[in-house]
Amino acid sequence: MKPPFPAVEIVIPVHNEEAVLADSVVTLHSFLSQPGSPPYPWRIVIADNASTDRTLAIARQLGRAFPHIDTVHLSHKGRGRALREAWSRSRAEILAYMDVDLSTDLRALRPLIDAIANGHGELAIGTRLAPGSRVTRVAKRELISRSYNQLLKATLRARFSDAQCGFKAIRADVARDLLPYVADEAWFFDTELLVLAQRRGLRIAEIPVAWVDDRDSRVDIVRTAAADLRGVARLLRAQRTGSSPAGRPIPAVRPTPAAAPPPAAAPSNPVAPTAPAATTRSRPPAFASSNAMSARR
Ligand SMILES: Nc1nc2c(ncn2[C@@H]2O[C@H](COP(=O)(O)OP(=O)(O)O)[C@@H](O)[C@H]2O)c(=O)[nH]1
Ligand SMILES: [Mg+2]
Repeated sequence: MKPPFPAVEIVIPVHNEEAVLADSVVTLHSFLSQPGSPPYPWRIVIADNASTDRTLAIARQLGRAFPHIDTVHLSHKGRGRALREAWSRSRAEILAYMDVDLSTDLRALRPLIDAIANGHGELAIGTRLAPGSRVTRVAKRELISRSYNQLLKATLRARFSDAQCGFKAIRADVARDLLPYVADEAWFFDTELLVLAQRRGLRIAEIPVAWVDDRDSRVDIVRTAAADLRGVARLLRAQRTGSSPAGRPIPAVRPTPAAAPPPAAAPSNPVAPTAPAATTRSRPPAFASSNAMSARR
């Protein structure tokens, strides 16, 4: 039987990933099951769309084999679409996602979740572009990543360092507020979500990660870069007209309650979490404390 309502749901978006899906999900499952892993009830959700290989069948097999694993399936492609759907269905309090290739060292997961559970940010992102990050990737991808994030800073005044790292978490109530205003369904989804969060005065905690690039990629670099540029232009237009990126008026930011204590650093993490970018807070966490969550495991 599936356990009800986890505190943390980790979505793994997948498209044609039959080669690595089982190994990666079992690795993540073992990591979360071991003593000293994040002390929250958790669930893994494999979000497949439009795979034409055995990805969906493998995902369903994993779901039958492990009570903490579920599958979401959509017929249309798009990583943003998969995240939107999985997050919208979820009843967890914290929603996270990570790429199936496990490029990010899993030891950053605890600080990522803690940042939100301890009220240090409404969103938390893994970053490969901050002091303390350790990154192994080819020069071309490093250059594209740095240039793109510089562009976001110069044009949209982004204050976050890495829009595209496939390792993020968000408070579920905040996700419910923001998702209707995010238009993109593919790779620009992350950037749009972060820009919108920043415009709403929400805080984005940055967690430096150890990242080892996986050369097997679903990204068509030229096409994705062009879509990203169109996305940036769309957000700039929206800023000028004062509407949300998706063209709707943005509701006012809620008042700032008292600050919560900083998150405890996970001792086993090779890269310590940075102090998150201090902006304004929208509203208090939906849950009382991480202990309350751990008691439900
Ligand atoms: N659900 C879903 N996931 C996708 C889609 N496209 C890519 N992904 C997943 O997004 C994650 C990152 O993709 P990847 O190819 O590793 O990107 P890269 O690391 O930037 O080269 C992987 O888990 C992919 O399977 C899609 O259309 N739908
Ligand atoms: Mg990858």
